[in-house]
Amino acid sequence: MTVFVDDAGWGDPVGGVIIGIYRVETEEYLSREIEVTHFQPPNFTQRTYLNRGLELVLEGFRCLFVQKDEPIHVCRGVVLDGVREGLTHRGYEVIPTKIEGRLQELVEASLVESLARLGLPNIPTVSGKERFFRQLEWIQEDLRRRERFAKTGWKNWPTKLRHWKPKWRQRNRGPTTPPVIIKLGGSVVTDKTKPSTARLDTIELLVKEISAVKAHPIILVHGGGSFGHFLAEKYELHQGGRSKRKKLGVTQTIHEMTRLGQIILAAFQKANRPAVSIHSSSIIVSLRGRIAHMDLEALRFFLNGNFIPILSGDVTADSVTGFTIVSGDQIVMYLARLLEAPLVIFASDVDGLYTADPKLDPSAQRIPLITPETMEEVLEKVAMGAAADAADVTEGMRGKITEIFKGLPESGEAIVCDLRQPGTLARILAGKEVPSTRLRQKSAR
Ligand code: IP8
Repeated sequence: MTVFVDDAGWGDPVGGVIIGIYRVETEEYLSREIEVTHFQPPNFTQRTYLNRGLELVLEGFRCLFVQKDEPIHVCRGVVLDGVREGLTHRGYEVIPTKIEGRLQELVEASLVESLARLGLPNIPTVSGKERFFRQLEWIQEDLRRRERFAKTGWKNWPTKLRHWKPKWRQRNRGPTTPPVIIKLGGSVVTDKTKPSTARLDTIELLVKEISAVKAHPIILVHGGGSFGHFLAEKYELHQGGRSKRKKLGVTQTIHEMTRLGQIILAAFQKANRPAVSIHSSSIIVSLRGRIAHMDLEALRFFLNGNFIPILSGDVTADSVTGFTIVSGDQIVMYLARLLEAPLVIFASDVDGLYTADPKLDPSAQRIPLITPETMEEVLEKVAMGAAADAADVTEGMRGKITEIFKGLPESGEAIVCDLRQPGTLARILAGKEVPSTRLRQKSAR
């Protein structure tokens, strides 16, 4: 029988190189990946991928029981130099070939799958310019965390590719003033005790306050409240799933979240302030519940055009679990990091974070400032102030604070406050003090 060996990914800036092995007569196929570390310093200049490729092919041959009398057609690519040489040396009949057709399709598909597992969705199966630049764009979205997935051993990585800017950034530079991001908590805009019940008066009041802001571009993100959380819990959407029941739960949740979004949008229309809804479920792909990709192109254009983009916590496609829930907090902080927002405001139904529930306990104290250094101390106080459900309360708070610190730019600030008090937003934007909890990466500025 005849065996073909091909590779994919050598020219792709992200991920390792896939090697596919295919037996023509039986259509058996398997693929292995030369890990990306072989294309990073110092390995890349030492060409460690040559040996690693041979190791993987020999292992693949054992799985497929490839015999020495089977001719092996190996692609001529440089990455397979070690494979051709090593197989010849071991007594296989190696025929250098240009691979086309079925194996090429299979190996490109394996590469696309492997990139999707890293969190890079919708990569074209045909290699070329579009695929190349989609990958660079993905790295640029979060260079700090994603560079480790890149072929940084390439000569032009440090000098050129690392600094590449996506076209939309050159074309559409973004507002000259960085945006302020406001999160409307679910318990402010909805009545959490009754399914799908919006607090219309509060929404109108908040929208009026926000619409009055002229000096800053604003992005609004709202929580799920009683429109999202009942359903997300009922169908356990955090965990993803495959059943039709769950999928219909996704449909229902997105429908309800869209309804809440429309109520908020209508309030902007009434306030005569241009705003647009951007559905998080249409622009985000997550990886085990964490945002892996967010398509911000439309958002940037609208923001530049002086619209207020409105997003929300939502169901998102998830490359591992099928779908999941991504909270509004995560979206807010992802945007804050990406757009280098100097200020993130969490509009809550209380004017900050407290050592106990201020609605139940009059001795509860507001925490004026939290930094990563003081976080544990604060959580201890909260645990002491909390009643029977201490673990839940502190863990909930820990989650929120950690999420904020993950995305907060070094010089940025997050404020938890009650924006329902008229003038509070204007005071914050004017740099004045308001009753609140402020979160900063460092206590001193
Ligand atoms: O209220 C959750 O967003 P959050 C959204 O910001 C859904 O946590 C659909 C439950």
